[in-house]
Amino acid sequence: MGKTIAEKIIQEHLVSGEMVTGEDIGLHIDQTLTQDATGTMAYIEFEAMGIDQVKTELSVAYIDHNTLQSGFMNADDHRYIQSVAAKHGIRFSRPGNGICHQVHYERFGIPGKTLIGSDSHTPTGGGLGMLAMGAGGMDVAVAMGGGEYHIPMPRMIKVELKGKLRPYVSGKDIILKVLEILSVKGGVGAIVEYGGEGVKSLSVPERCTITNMGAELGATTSIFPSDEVTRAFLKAQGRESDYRPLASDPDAEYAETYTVDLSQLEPLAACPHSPDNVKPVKELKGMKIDQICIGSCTNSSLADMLKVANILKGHKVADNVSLSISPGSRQVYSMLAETGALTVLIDSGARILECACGPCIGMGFSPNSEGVSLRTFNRNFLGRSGTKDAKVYLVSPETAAASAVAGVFTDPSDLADEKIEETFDVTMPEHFRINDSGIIMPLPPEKAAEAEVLKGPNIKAFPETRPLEDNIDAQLVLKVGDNITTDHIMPAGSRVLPYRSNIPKMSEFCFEVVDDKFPERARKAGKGIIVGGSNYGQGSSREHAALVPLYLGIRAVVVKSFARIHKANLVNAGILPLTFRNPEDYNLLEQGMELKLSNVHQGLHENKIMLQAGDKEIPLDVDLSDRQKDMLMAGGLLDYTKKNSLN
Ligand code: MIC
Ligand code: SF4
Repeated sequence: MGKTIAEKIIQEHLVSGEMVTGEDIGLHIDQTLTQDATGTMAYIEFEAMGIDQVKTELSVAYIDHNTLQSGFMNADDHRYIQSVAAKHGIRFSRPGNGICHQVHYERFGIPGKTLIGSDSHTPTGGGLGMLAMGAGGMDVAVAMGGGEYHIPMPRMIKVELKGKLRPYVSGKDIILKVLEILSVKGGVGAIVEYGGEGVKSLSVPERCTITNMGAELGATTSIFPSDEVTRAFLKAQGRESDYRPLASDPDAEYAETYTVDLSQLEPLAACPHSPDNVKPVKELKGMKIDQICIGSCTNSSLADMLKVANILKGHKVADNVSLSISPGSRQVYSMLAETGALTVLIDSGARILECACGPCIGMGFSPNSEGVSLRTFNRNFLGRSGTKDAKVYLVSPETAAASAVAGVFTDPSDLADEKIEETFDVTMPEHFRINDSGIIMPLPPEKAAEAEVLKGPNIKAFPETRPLEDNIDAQLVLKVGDNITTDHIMPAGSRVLPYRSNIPKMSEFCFEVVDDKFPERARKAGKGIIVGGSNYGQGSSREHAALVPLYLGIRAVVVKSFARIHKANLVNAGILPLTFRNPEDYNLLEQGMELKLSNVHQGLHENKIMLQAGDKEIPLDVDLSDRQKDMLMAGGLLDYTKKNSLN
């Protein structure tokens, strides 16, 4: 039987397990990346493993999330990461050098390699033909130490692209269409592979927009073939030698296949508060806008920025709109300067921000009360912008720029007049400007031994763990509904991000958007259980959404279904993830009930555990690999690795 692209890469990197859908597989990881908001924890965990030099082909530590530096905390975190990276063989991408995913595919990504990153948008690298996956910080630490990365073998989904996009429709509209078809749950447990005639008309940055937002499908990752377009991109980056062609076999088999006709696509928008709440822009036309943000790891490439500049050229940003633009990397920024496009952006009245995540992670730029904000980003979860009653719409750079000029929601196809080519067709340079001054190389191993690791007072120890108890008596401290995101569990933004290495302080913000009394209640209860609906833990890979509940005494999370990375993070933290055998039993449970899980050890073994709530008995399922069960018994991944070799 023929193989898909992902199956070929998995086969080349398979260390343990069998490639049977749903079975646990262990993969050798070639490259890792971290960003600062998850990186501090990942390096604290890496240090706890006592390994001198990383064992990967390449590991990069990026600083792109917490670049605000209000107070000493972020700067201390940056200094810690820089010092730990220098000591252990990890390259360090300085603040201002760009957003991790953008810089990584420009400078480091290689077709056919495996990459894991402590950020859920790591699949961006799939646009280059990499098998790139988001993971918890602890999993990245293990991979840096040479350990395998474990996932359930995904099923394969094919998205066949036919036809060619019209000029004012772009990669963002394609992925919004796929989100409309599959929803935020449709990709769970799957790898989404793009194929068909339409692929060759898409540039690498456009492909990366699509694979980036595959995270919002809940997919393990998304991947494109590596073809002549990939070669040309790598060549323009001075890295043609990294090129390797990759395609699926003609008789490869897919569990599901969908077709998107590019020639029929129109500009789309994801409406509040979910990336799959998709509508055509023409239905939103005329809605008044307060703010527009262009950038993020989804849409901050040179091509995106040049299109924006073309649309803004000769115009002013409407008086009622505040427009921010964050170029994705120093390379993009310097090329905007070189081509003169930066002057156009500045002259339009846009606010040019640093090359970083910025507004995407709520680092400033929160909209006004009840504000309407159009963003070229990938997430519009309630409250993520920092303004709880704001309405965030996710759109393409073309829609964002056209709307910035008009001051109201505008369909960029309305600009498709005689100047259509000038406006929408941008030619990519044959050679990108290459300046890696923002990357600091690690110390040579002989100097690394004496190098000091610099930890500031905000960097606190890892929360206490314990081996799994056989009987758990705990209070139902929180009951939530479907599609709870890790932004609900552990919000980000400028108030909270400075404490990413201080779990006790972070715990004050846990579940704030849902119920701000939760931390106090959980602390009082001592031991707690959380109950939730389906797709619990979707979104960000932040392991803080597991470490903070661990700190607050949470022993188990019982839900209808989990998102992949969060479930793995719960296990890594030593918290039991359980699912209802009969989803309707969710209705029997009420917040405040005293719950009992008995004979947990045996239940773990038999894949079923009984939950007692008063006189009710509720059967729960255990869906975990043997390795995950051992990890839970030990008290989480760190305790497990202390006992076992890194596998
Ligand atoms: C996000 O987009 O939510 C983040 C911030 O990049 C996160 C990581 C984090 O919480 O630090 C992600 O996507 O994993
Ligand atoms: Fe940064 Fe936003 Fe991308 Fe997350 S989604 S890595 S916060 S730009």
